[in-house]
Amino acid sequence: MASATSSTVDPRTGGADVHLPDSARDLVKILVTGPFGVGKTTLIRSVSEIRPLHTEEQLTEASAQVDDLAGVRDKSTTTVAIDFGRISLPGGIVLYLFGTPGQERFRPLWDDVAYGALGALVLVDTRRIDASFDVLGLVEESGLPYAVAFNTFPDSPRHHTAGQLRAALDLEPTTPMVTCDARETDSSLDALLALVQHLIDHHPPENR
Ligand SMILES: Nc1nc2c(ncn2[C@@H]2O[C@H](COP(=O)(O)OP(=O)(O)OP(=O)(O)O)[C@@H](O)[C@H]2O)c(=O)[nH]1
Ligand SMILES: [Mg+2]
Repeated sequence: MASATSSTVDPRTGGADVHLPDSARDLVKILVTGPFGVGKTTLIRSVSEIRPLHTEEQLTEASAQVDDLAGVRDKSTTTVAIDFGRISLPGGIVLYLFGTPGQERFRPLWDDVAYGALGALVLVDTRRIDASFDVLGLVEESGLPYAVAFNTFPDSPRHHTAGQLRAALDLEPTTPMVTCDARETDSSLDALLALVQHLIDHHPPENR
């Protein structure tokens, strides 16, 4: 992990102060990934202490030919490059959050966005479990440690047990699974903390 530069910060000022807190010690790049429309941009927006960078563009008639809108018909914009945000955690850990685009057509960007990340938070929509398989495959292939956050939508099925979800996604027993609402700061933060705890417990820096 890189060492931090020192300055003052007023957390959650929405970008008024982009400096790192004096307590910043470990700067960590985290990937926020998942299929189209699962809530990646929303999660980064809800936790970032600086004004997040988004690259949202309107979904148009033209993209309907190539983008899979199944399950996310209401969506009007999509990420076309990256999302970026930052959150300082207690203990001097600062997470730099890089969100991937969800559309299949932006897959060539994936390796570049993921480069240098220490871990990934994979968002999963239980209404469209199958849509997560490709991204989970990419994360597995890259060797990145990860945690899975199930985003809850009003019509998400409630009957799945944790065991069923773990089996459906073929997750290791140690892979953390949390439920979250990406629109809620505390909930999104809890999902990130689950990933960080996993990195500390199972993938300490000396093993990387
Ligand atoms: N109910 C509910 N809605 C959510 C949640 N997360 C995101 N949404 C909504 O889902 C829609 C899509 O969210 P985005 O954050 O744009 O999804 P994304 O994964 O960044 O989408 P792409 O970049 O296009 O792949 C938005 O209308 C959000 O308000 C959640 O946890 N719960
Ligand atoms: Mg997005």
